[in-house]
Amino acid sequence: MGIPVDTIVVGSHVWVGDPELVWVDGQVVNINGEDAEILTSNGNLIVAKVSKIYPKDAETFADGGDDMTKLSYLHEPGVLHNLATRFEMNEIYTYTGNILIAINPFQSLPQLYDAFTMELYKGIPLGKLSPHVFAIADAAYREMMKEGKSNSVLVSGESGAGKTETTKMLMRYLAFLGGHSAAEGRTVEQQVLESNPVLEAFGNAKTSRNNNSSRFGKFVEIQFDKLGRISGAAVRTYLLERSRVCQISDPERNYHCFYLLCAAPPQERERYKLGNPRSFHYLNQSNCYELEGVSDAHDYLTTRRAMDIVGISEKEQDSVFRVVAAILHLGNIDFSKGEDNDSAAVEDELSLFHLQMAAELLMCDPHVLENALCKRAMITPEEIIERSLDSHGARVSRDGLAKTLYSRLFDWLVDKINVSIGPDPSSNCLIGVLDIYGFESFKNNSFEQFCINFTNEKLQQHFNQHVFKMEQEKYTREEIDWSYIDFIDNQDVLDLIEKKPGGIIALLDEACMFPKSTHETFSQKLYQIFKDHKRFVKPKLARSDFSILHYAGEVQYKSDLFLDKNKDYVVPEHQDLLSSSKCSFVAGLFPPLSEEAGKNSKFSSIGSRFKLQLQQLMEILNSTEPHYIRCVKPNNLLSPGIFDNTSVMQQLRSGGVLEAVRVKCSGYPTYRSFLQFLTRFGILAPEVLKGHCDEKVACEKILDKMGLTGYQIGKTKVFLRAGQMAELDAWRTEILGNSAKVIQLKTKTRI
Ligand code: AOV
Ligand code: MG
Repeated sequence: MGIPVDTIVVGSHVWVGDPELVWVDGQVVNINGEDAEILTSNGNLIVAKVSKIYPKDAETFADGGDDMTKLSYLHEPGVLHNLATRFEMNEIYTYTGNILIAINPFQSLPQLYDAFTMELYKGIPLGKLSPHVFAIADAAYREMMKEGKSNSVLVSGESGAGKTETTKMLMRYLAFLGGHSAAEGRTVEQQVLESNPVLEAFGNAKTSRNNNSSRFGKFVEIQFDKLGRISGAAVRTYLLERSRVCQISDPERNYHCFYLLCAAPPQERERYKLGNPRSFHYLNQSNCYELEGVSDAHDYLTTRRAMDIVGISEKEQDSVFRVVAAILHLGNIDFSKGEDNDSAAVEDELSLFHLQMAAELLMCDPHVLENALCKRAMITPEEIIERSLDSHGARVSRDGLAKTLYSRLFDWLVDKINVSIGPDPSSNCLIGVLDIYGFESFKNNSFEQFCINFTNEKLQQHFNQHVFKMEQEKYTREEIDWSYIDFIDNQDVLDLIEKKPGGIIALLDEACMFPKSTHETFSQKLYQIFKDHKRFVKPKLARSDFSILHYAGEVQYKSDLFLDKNKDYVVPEHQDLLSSSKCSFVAGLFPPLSEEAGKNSKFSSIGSRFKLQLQQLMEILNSTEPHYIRCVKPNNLLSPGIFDNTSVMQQLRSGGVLEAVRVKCSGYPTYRSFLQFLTRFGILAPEVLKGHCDEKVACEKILDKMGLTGYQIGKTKVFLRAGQMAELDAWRTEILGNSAKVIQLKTKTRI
């Protein structure tokens, strides 16, 4: 295998690094040893190392290409420039092979998704029309019908990049392909589509990154019968963020449903004793109440209607909203010091009113509720002692109850949707659509971010393996040798997190089971065990924080709440209170614990359960033919028309788009059919064209004449190593008389 070289000559159009624009284009005006002088398109003369500049693709100057792999030069600036050019023309979709890149337009583009467009894409092979999310859905559907195999569409990207919106478009298109006639009444596909607004009302919230951020992961399996019609569905959800229910900070909001209910018609608000959202502690920790362009009153009615369609009865809906209202009232119960110093008492009349309201809505006894919030039973071998909590302990107890109630309510909704839509046992084909929470790195990162980023690592591995496999298949088809393509793997990060025994999750479980552990002892153990791990860092000065070098960048985690958040534990007093509610709905959320579970005081680990869920998800995904959509957020202002190079570049680097490019670069990133190759490079060896040999031999002769090695000749195409296309182009430029001086330099074949 030869060393790939790029060739830059005076007169070459190139990309050069720029602190603001990331990359700027220009023309080489002089070369002096290893330095090149470049006149940039914005009028600056800069000097840069030749090894740090990239050739610019002359073929796609004007309009960009709708498939990145057709660019002559597959490198960072080329990819970025192509996306920017297309975005300017409102072309938000671009392929990289069969991976779809979708840039969030932050404006409604109705004609892009109308009925006419859906009809247009029906049955048309990928790549024949402009890139589109419908084309991906259509490909998945056709593949399923043809091969009789399940398919999946995996949507990824950072928070606010457009995953959820893209997923909804996908589902809408699948419903269009596999739909029933309107005469058939309430249809499965209608129910599947209407499950989205229901889950969003209860599982989405405004965050600093996205006004409608999903705070749970979701995998929807849409099942089809032999005729290709939708026959059933199942929704799986992953780890809802619980802390949001009782803790938010400016400019975020709590889950949408709280605000919707506060904006319900007056008689309903009256029934739940609700009023201004500003009067509730769980909402007024932040100053944000309204969302631009959203009417909570309108969305309340839409959510109710969606609940009707999904099959949630009027009575059940009333119970659901009763629990939502009860949580708001619970949050307004405050405590002060009781008669003796160590005990808590309900603070004042107002708190007492909210306590009574919460009890009434939950249909349980207010005194029992008060005790469940303020008292704990201590079981000793001899007796049961009742202990009072102090006011801080009582507030923690109250928040714990609110979080448990809310997460049980969310799980109930998911179960209900599943029962109501119903799986089709006779179906053997499905299309799964995955919409998870994107990679997160905030100032403060806790257990939630740890789990979210772990999910993203898992998906990234799946993506790498898939892209790698696709490359292999292409080479196998052309019968060429692919044995030296490197494979980029993040198995080491996954081992660090999930290996059993000895991974972070296992060590966390161990710490949770050992009564004397604290987050400090847990962190010390991590420092000690992973001191030489390449992906683990103990930040300087940190006493208990730790960092993981994720594929998408380093994230520093605060370990102080890890132990608490990993314990899936319902306080027995809370369990008893709610399982004895007179409301069968509420009692149903807290089924009595089995004898076995009651006795078995071993804790149940959220981290381990989550790991198992992800493992099962991966098993399902591995049994399907995957399709990938990578969503990109063009700017952090959430505004249309702005393409922020730095932010997009960061996402392409971390989101795996460049990983895909890299996998391709480690193989044969550029290829041309024999004819295309001869048309472009025949000029390098006119004598070959004059002789009468076949196309394949002619290509080989040209490549040999130019002294290239390591390339491959397939059955119909020439496959070049990274940089070889550039080299050939440079020779061509020279022959065309542009320049005399050719400089060959060892360069990066990798980005
Ligand atoms: P996310 O799912 O990727 O974030 P969303 O799908 O919620 O992001 O998109 C955020 C917002 O961008 C939406 O509410 C729309 O306003 C806008 N948007 C996204 N895609 C489109 C589109 N194709 N056309 C028009 N507007 C769009 V998170 O759930 O936070 O990771 O956890
Ligand atoms: Mg989302």
